[in-house]
Amino acid sequence: MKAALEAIRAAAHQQLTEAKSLKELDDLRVKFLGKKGELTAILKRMGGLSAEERPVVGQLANQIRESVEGELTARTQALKAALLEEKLRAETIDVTMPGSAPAPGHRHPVSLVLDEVKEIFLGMGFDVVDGPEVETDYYNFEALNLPKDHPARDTQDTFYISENILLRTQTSGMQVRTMEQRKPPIRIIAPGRVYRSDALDATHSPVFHQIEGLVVDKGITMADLKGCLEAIVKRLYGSEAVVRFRPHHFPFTEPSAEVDLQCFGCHGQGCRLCKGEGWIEILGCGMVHPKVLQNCGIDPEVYSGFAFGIGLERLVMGRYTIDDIRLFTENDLRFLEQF
Ligand code: 2U9
Repeated sequence: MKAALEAIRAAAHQQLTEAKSLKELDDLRVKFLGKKGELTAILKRMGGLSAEERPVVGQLANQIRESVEGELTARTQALKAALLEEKLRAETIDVTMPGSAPAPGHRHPVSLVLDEVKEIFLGMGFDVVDGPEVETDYYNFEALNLPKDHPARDTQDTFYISENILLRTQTSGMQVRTMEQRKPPIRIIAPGRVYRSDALDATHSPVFHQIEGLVVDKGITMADLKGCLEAIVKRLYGSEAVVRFRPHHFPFTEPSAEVDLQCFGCHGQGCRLCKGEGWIEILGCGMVHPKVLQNCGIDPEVYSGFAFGIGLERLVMGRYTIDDIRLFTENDLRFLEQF
């Protein structure tokens, strides 16, 4: 029996040493120490031993149980440590490796120029106001001296949502709201996206941006309009820029004018850039119509003002010599990455 016990010790030692997983170790624990295990089987047979042999064999059996248990614990700990080590090694992050840098985007040229224009106006004491692109007929047309049957409405092909709700064709609603809410002096610009039911081609888009402006105070004259707009044009196009004011008509301003920039390609001689004209139209403007002031709760006997509108895409196209307005909305990276 002693020999059988020693054989168990040897076998257990051998197999525990060779075990490669926690599962194998657990199987060995059951095999050697479990209720139906080899050691238990031998202890069950101790009843057949003599009174002298029994304590000796019992002691040996206990020693072997302790020894196998000890080895099991040691092997389990060693294997767990090895497994942890392996896991840590597999998950190691080399913080000195170069990262995969996210490709930075580019600012849209329309945003770049708009920010520049805003900065110029802010520096001249203007506030920037923003408002809804879905507008009421009143704020887009009626308040601006364009009643329902006015022929000038035809020139701004409008996307109607319902009879009185539309996509704004100009940002003027914001000037109207500002006059309703604030007392003069008022100096604001209202930049934003506008919509017109135009066919898309190289120079027309059904969606584009305007920068409209409004100044209202006591004693504002056409001279203020000219001085202010000339200063702005020089800031935008350089101090050498030459402008002319050409009479025009808008329902919301009286008198009205369009401002042309002398073509920088030919200095007014006429070339391909200005289509032989020598001048390039850059904005519209005028003295706010007394009826419009009145509609907005401002007494035209006390106050006067001027307003202007700039087509932003056209300004950007001039700045970067872009010849097709469709490039702004096509999202072609080869175009956008140049800015
Ligand atoms: C109020 C009173 C007057 C805004 C104005 C223009 C002239 C103008 C065009 C420029 C190019 C539109 O984008 S475009 O096609 N705009 O010529 N806009 S005066 O006048 C206003 C606005 C609001 C209360």
